[in-house]
Amino acid sequence: KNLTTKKSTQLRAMLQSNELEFLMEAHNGISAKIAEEAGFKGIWGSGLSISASLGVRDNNEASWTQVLDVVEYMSDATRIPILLDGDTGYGNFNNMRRLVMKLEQRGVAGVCIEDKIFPKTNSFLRTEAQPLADIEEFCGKIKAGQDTKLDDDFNIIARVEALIAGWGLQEAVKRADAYRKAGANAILMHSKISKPDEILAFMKEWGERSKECPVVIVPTKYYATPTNVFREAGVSTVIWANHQMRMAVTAMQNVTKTIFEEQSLMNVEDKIVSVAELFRLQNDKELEAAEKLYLTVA
Ligand code: SPV
Ligand code: MG
Repeated sequence: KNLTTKKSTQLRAMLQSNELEFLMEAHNGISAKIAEEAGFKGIWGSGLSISASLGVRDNNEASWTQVLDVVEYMSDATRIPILLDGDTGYGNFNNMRRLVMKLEQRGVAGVCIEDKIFPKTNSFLRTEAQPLADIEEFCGKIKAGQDTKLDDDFNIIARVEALIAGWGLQEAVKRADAYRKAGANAILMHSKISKPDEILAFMKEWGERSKECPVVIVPTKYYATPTNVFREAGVSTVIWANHQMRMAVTAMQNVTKTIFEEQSLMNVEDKIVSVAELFRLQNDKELEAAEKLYLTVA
């Protein structure tokens, strides 16, 4: 990976490459770093995982500047691009403009906005009752974001919730096409069914438009689909949307239960990373070297 390439440019290249690419969920600085060390070329700043890590719901209970602070830590901790889950853009076109400005300032490579209404509800909750945004209004939001960005390579991805809300394939295609024409750098097509059928049907309809406007997917619910199916369908990028968070919860529940029940650390020490590994992930080595340079002892 070319570390001198701007993060926005790296993400744009992933979206446009002919290879199937992957974004790994992260929700704070350390999980972002772990995703990078695992080999991922990019990170999904998941709204669900960030809100869960803060102990709040995925309903815009965390304010947009609180999310911004989290994603700044993630960006500082890594050299690979981050695509932030920007929910609905936290308001109208004007809130979107400010969001794009601030994300660029903090080194975030792109934002994904979904065509729902603020405050949003997670796509796997009470889905049929979820209102969708007006198409024209959402297109205005995409355009406003594109007109605001200073860096041409900053990525604005438009997420279509039509399948989630049960509005059908034709509505999904109609919306995706409107968002493409409004200037979206990619479409995120979301589906909540356990088979990839809706996504594959969309890919077929979308056809050649993939070249100009690639398609990103989130196979959380159709997880059993072999990845090659996505590759062969011409999907650009797969988001593994929440798996660090879910594994972290499994691990945290297990370790706290054991320590609580046993009133001892005896049976956990060999199952968890060392404190030294935390120091390594925090890059204490760099500080140690800097202290030698800058902390002159008389
Ligand atoms: C997220 O990770 O917050 C997403 C994906 O938006 S989903 O939870 O599937 O809506
Ligand atoms: Mg989300």
